[in-house]
Amino acid sequence: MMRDWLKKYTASEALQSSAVVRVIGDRGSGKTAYMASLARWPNADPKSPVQTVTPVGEAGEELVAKAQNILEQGLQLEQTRLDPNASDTKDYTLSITLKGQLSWKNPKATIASQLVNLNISCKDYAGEFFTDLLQQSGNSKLQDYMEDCLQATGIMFLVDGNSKRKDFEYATALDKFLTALDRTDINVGLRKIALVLTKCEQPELWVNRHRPDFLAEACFPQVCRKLKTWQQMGVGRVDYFTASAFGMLGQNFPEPNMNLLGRGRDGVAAVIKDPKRWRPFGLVAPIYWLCTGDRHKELDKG
Ligand SMILES: Nc1nc2c(ncn2[C@@H]2O[C@H](COP(=O)(O)OP(=O)(O)OP(=O)(O)O)[C@@H](O)[C@H]2O)c(=O)[nH]1
Ligand SMILES: [Mg+2]
Repeated sequence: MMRDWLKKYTASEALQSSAVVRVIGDRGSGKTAYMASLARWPNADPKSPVQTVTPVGEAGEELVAKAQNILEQGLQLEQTRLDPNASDTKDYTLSITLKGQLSWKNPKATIASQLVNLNISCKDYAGEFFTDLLQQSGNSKLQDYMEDCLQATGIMFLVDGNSKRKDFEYATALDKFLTALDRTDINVGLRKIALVLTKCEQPELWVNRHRPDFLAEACFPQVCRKLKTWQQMGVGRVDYFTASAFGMLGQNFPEPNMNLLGRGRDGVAAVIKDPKRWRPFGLVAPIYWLCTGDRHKELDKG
């Protein structure tokens, strides 16, 4: 089965699954915040299936520093610059270890605490890449980025859940992206696209966070149609996720852990309100799926 294609099993060690990922999406959709929050993994919930998130190498450390020096200080990240060459764009490596779980379907896995390691190398593209897709095809920088994207087995397409008025624009850019992607045979059939709705601590999204398909379809019907058509062509698979890099505050009457800076057609701009209680949700679920091809029930619970 396809989900086994990257999975290596070594006796008495953790199951290793890996993916080469590119994060795409509009300016301000929350790509850098997503990656930095994931690398930082603040206030881990003891009940979470995630044991550790370990940044590997200098680039990974840089992400953690961004989380600590910017997000955790209640500040906004800078816009990511579009490098002249896609190959110069930082490749972040993260290793995520999940606690042993009983539901793991590999028959070789012994029940006793079989750890799962998810290893990703991931490039966080500037949103400019995405807006360029909309405006100008033929551009050489764009082509260079598309070539770079072809190396990926997993694409995370991040969309601010509060920007539904841009559904048509996103669908148009996505269409160009998919057309360019399908022009080659590398990774065809194996490629996965995770559509991740970000900033889902916003109340109208949060109430439906456990129904990512429903939410995606309700907010971005045209994007979903494009993705479905692509999947039906048999070139790859699509799945839907909800996440928030900021998370909620409080248990009984949770409220978004954010101070709103602005809200518009593009979505929401905000900073973290209480960094001491900062706990993102939904960040690992798409990565698990990109690495293994399966959904993880506990991770999906957020
Ligand atoms: N409410 C809320 N705001 C968020 C979240 N993640 C990011 N933001 C805010 O959204 C804005 C953009 O976040 P970035 O992570 O810089 O967005 P980006 O996709 O990297 O943008 P570019 O680098 O310009 O392409 C900032 O105001 C962030 O603080 C989130 O989970 N919830
Ligand atoms: Mg960015």
